[in-house]
Amino acid sequence: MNPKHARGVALITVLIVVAVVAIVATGMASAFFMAMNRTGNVLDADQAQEYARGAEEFAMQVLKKSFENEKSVHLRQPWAVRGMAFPIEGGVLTGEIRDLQACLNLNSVLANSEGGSGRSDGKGKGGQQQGQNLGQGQGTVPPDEQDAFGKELSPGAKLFQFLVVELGANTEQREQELREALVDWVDEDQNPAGPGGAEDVYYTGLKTPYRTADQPMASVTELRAVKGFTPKVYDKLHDYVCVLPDANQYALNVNTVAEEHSALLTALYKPGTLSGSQIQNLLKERPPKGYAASELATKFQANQLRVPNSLTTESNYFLLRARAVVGRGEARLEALIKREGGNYRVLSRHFGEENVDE
Ligand SMILES: [Ca+2]
Repeated sequence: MNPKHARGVALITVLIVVAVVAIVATGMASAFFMAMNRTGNVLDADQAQEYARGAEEFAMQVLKKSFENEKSVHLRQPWAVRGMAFPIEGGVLTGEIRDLQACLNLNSVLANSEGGSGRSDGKGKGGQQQGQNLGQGQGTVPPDEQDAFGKELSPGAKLFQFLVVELGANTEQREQELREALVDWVDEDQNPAGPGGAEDVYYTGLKTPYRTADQPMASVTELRAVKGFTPKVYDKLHDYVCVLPDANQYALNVNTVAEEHSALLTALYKPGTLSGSQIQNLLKERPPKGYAASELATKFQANQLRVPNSLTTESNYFLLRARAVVGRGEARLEALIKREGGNYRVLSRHFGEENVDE
């Protein structure tokens, strides 16, 4: 090999070595930066999650403060402020609290008829029996208030069935069928609640088979799996319903039900017995600090209404929705908070968002 060729080979060798080193170095740098980014993202996400958890404590303090000097729970109290946002290091924490007694507890279709009034203030029995909507005659239960075995529906089941009618969600399935299917989904037995009911025998025969929960619902979205609750029916009910672990909690707070959800209160009466404006008036006339329990009778009488037993001016269940953003990390949290006198505790929490369309 002449010297000229030797120099050429050496040069090519050097170039190859340089190229290989460059490739390796680039690969190492890229892996390093990726690892750094990943660690950064994980740290951001962890921090966001911690901030979201912190929102629980904050929410409980806000609730406590809100009810310090007031017995009624209403929408002018600090807890009800919408769109709260707080700057945090590297991001922002937002959140809101909702009253879960301003919606129908789906699990209350299992409420025990004799198990109290459902009122959180313990004053449920003996509603005023004046006005034009006095309910039915003593001793006879109308067919639309009976289950398939002739037993009077529990207050929660009645409210559900009347709400379905009130919202016009009974065009595809009859209201009784929806109620029976829902009861079967949450009750622990495998005996259909009626002709519309459905237990494992029905669900395991579907193209994609599954079983009934046979326990109280943990999420409103479970309704999508229940027989008869088509997307149309689900959409109609969705904004009016929620789930609480206590089946006997069906009392609605007249002070926190949104005016656009007045159907919830109308459903406390037999369908078709109220004039359109009676409940609307009651909601519109709400004083800034809500109705006091002692003035309900007078106010309802003024609108020719009896006070339903399952109506209250207080609330004990709240839902916190919090979102924390830190750098590239984000955490969404939903926590169910129970008020017990002056104490508050988190009954359940989950990360992620249950109803992103809300
Ligand atoms: Ca069942």
